[in-house]
Order: sequence, then structure tokens, then C-alpha cells
Amino acid sequence: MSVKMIRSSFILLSLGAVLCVAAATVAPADHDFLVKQNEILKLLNKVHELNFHKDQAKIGQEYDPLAHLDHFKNPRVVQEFVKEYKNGRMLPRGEIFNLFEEEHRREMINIFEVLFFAKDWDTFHHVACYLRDRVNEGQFIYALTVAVLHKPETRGIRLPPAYETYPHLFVTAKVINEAYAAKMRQEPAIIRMNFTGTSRNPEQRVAYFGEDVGMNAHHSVWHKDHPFWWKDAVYGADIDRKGELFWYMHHQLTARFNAERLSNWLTEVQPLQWNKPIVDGFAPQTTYRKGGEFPARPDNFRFQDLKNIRVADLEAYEERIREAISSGFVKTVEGELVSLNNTKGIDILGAIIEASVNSKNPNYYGSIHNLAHIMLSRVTDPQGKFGMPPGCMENFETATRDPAFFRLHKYIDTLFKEHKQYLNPYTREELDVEGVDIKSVEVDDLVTYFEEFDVDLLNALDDTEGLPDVEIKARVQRLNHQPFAFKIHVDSAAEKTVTVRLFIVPKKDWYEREIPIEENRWNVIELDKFTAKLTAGDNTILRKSSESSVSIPDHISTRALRKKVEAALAGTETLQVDKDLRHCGIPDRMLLPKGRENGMKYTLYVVLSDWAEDKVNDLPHNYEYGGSLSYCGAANNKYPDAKPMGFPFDRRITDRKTFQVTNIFNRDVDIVFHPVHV
Ligand code: CUO
Repeated sequence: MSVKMIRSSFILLSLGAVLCVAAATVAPADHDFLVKQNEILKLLNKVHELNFHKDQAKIGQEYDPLAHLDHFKNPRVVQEFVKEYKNGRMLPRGEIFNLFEEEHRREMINIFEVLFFAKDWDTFHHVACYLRDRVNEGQFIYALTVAVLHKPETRGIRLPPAYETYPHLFVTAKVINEAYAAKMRQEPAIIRMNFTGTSRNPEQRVAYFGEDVGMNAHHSVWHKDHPFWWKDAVYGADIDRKGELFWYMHHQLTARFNAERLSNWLTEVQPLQWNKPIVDGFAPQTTYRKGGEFPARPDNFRFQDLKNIRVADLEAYEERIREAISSGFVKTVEGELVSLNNTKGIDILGAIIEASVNSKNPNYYGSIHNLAHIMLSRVTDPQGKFGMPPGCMENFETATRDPAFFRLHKYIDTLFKEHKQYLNPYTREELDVEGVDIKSVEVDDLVTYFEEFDVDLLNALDDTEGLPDVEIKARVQRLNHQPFAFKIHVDSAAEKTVTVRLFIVPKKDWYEREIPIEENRWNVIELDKFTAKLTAGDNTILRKSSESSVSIPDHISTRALRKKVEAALAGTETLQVDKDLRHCGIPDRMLLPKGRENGMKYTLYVVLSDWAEDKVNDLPHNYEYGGSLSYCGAANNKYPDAKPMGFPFDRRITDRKTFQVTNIFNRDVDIVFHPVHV
């Protein structure tokens, strides 16, 4: 049972109550695992310096990968790396690593493949120590963390939270400066951080969302769990429904951002257009460790041609993509037509739009999303005349800080919506589950508030001989909510397992107009998805907010984790390992949008479907969901729900009566924000 599941197994109270038992994935760590966990933490400690731990430094100096080629599944990548490194062709240490820069990415993939193709832990560890002293630290962190997330032998290893590995990307330059001053004074410090900008900027009202450290950590890990450069065939591991997940996770983030805007009396987010100004500027006030500050963009700036990407190229890609959507076919490189208008279409389209390596025709459809990130990032220095470093949009850790991020993703989302418009609406028969009748749904009070959280800045600061580390933290504000639970009362004609889907959607728009679901379905936010066994007769399904399958608990801090691991190695404590541990997922505390002080009305939807039709494999624990399957998929496994993501709101609703079935229920709920939490 996973940690989250232990906390959260749902309880089904009914006549002769049935309990669902999840498969065990949590167990005490054995010595081998503890060693691996410890070594990974050491490798990621102060990566801006050379090997920090003496034992790893020694391995790094002595290890020669060419002498151990038979320990790699693909020795060629090792030979290639050594050749490139010896010829001084790799990105030097201290330079900014930019995943969107083709050259940087190619080198990083080489480093990743050396790690990924190591046949055993010893080789992996040795070659990691070797690489740590030789390659750019940004490339190293990226390649090592992606390898740990994807290699079967490192399953369950906890990575330090992204905001502790490279704190610069999560806090303002002012905080970093104060942190240095405190270190020089050798004084422990807690530095209060404000959100970027001033109250004169209306966008500031939603900065708590885009700048949330947990949200940014989620976004950066999502892109490591689902890298656009991932080659299924080469790595022998398909990432199931990756293109569809790209759409759905970002679609949900955009819907959430809208709800946050409405909570703060801001209008709906508008999509970017290539030929129109980017209305909102952004001054990130954030700096790289080396290489300068993130560039700012004034209001109403227009897109510019870059050295090798023109605005006209992006307009052409958009035309071709929209042509494919409206014709219902994409053209492959070989000139074949692949149909889009079926449940698999969204996955194909996602790969084309992102674009990932899975794109059916990258030359023809381009890479509109990735190129848009680059366009926005470089908009103020399009020709590279001023040597500005990459902007927020070229780092997945910082991208959501920029208000343009959500406008870009709103634009991308409209392309997906256009495609879904061509699919047939669900029929009443498809939505109906015979004999299943939701009688009522009870919900606790939904209350949100802000709380304080301290980000450990240990890794942000350089070491100076004779100056030991002192505890220096940044204190940030973050959204949270009181725990809540749903009680769903269901009458069932027979014993049946159902998939339970919970959604909320703002009831009114910015004009205080009630929005019909036909229009509002694209703003629906998924709160949870799980399975429940119904017995014949009356059932009550109890589900707690902490159990949600879209979110994950707080990351444990590296300091605390190191202590736990050391204690476990010394035999004084037991460390529990969850082999299904996920780093991807929005934080549990962000499950609810902020709402308003005097309450904001939402419609809650409870949708039951027949699990026998939804299940895709025979791994029972998968259907407990838990973790963050809804937005992040099942690592190393099939996405455990055969229905299209976002079902049943992903398609047009042409006749509201189709939704008037007894297994779909809706009611109003209020989300109340408490400025002072007691
Ligand atoms: Cu996640 Cu655009 O894909 O940032």
C-alpha cells in the first residue's frame, strides 16, 4: 500500500460494508536501498561545486568508464561521451543549461543515456560520480534526476525537492542577496519573500498560484516524468498516453488558473495570438546562480523573429495543425493519413503540438508549443545582441511565474478544444450506468487560507573556506485548505464496482452570469478519481481530500530526509519506502482554488461510471489511484483508466438531457477564503 493510500484508503460504508484493500507497495527500506538513497542525496548536494563528498570524489577521479564498457547496455553512448568530453565539446561548468537549446539538450541526452544504460547500481553510481566532476551542473542535475525517475533499480528513491536543489529558480534575487549577507555574518536567518511585483499590477493578485514553489516543483517534475525528447523504442519504455497527458495536465492548470483569477475578481485568461501584443509584461526579479538575472518583458510587447525562428513559421505550423484538426487526419512523414477523430486522436495531436519525439511529422507540424516557450523567453533580445540569459519560459521550474505562461497554454488548449469539438458528444447510453442512483452528496465546509512555508536555501550559497553552513531559509506564503471529505450516498440495484470522478467548476463568470455546463465544461477542474465497490442497496462512499488522485503530499526536506536515512543506516530508525512514490503532482494543499472571503459558488459534479468498462490492466492497486495518477499517469505502467482524460466533460454537450442520468449528480458548494486562519 502506498504512503498516500495508507493515509487514504477509502472506506465504503454500506450494509455489510465492503472495504477495498490496496496492494502493498510500502515496505521498510533494506540496507541496499538505504545506500542508494544516501548516495543520490550526496550526488545532488551542492552540485555547483565539484564532488562534495570525499568518497564520491575518489570514485569520480579513479573511475574509467571505457574500462567497464560491458557494464553498459549501450556502450556506444559511453564512448561518444568520452570522445566529446576529451575534445572539450561539452557545455562547461558554470554555464546556464537550457533544455530548449538543441546543442545543450543533445549533450544532456548523451549524459542521461550513459546513466540510463548502466546495467547495475554500482556502475550507475560510479559513472554518476565520474560525470559530476566533468559535466555542466545543470545538465548533470537534469540527466541524473530523469534517470532516477525512470530506472527500475532506483524506483522509490526520493529526490530532493526541486526548490532545494536549485533554490535560485524559486525565490527572488533579493532573497538570495540577503541570504549571502546572513551567511557572511554567520547568522541563521529566515528571509521573508514577497511575490514578484507590486499591487499596482492586477496580475499580482494571482502570483501566489504561478509562483507557488510546490506548483513549480510539480511542473518541472512532470516534464521529467514525460520528457518531450523521450525515445520509447530506444529506452524500451513507452510512456502511456503521453501526448494526451500533455494536454490534460496543462488544460487542468489553465482551468485552475482561471478559477484563481475569478476568485480574485480578474477576467478569464485570454489566449496569446502571434500577431497581437503580449498584453502583460513580467519582471521576474529572479537570478541564475551564474549568468545574470532573468530578462524582463514590458507590457504590450510584440512577438519578434528570432535568429532561426520566425513568427511566420509559427503561424504556418498553426495553420497546418488546424488543417489536420478540421480534416480529421494528420499526414505522416511517409505521406500516410492517420485519423484523429477517435479517442486516440488527442494523444497523436498532443505529440504533434508539444512537440515530442513521437510527433508523426515534426518537419511539417513543427513544435509549436516548445517554440512558443522559446519565442516568449527570448522576446526582449530576439537576435541575442545583448547576450541575455534564457527567460523564465525556457525553464520548467520558472515558467508558470510568467503570466504569459497561462496565456500560451490557453492558446495551446484552444487547439485541443477545436479537435474535441469534432468528436461525437457522449450519448445518454454511454453515460448511463443502469441501476446506480446517487441520492445525495454531503460535503464539509470548503475553507482555504494562506500559510507560511520555509524553503531551505542551503544549496543556493557558495561555500567559503572557514565559513560553515548556517540555517538560512526563505519564508514564502502558500495556499492551503482545511481537510474536507465527501459522503456520497448511492443506491445500487446490484453489486458493482464503479469509478468515482469528482469535479468542481466556478458557477458564474466574471460578469456574475451563471454559465451553462455546455459552455462551462472546459473550465471543469478534476478533484479526484477512485474506484468504489457498491453492494446491492444503500451505500455511502466516504472520501477524504487527502486521498485525492490529482495531488501529492508535501515533499520532505533534504535535511530531514538525510537525517532519516543516516538514522536508518545506523539502525536506529526504520525508513519506509514506497516503490510507487511520485514526485509529480500538485500539492495536496492546492487541491481547492482560493475562493472568496464571502464565499464563491462552484458546482460540484460526481460522476460514476462502470469500472468494468474503465479498467485497463489487472493490477488492482492501480485502481486505488492515490499518488497523482490523474495528471501524472502511472509511472512504468498503463494509464489506469480507459476513458478519455477529462471524461465526461471533454466533449461537446449538445443536449443537457444526456447528463440527466441517475449516476451523475451535481450540487452547489461554496469555497470560502479565510484571510486569517485560526
Ligand atoms: Cu509545461 Cu508549456 O509545457 O510548460
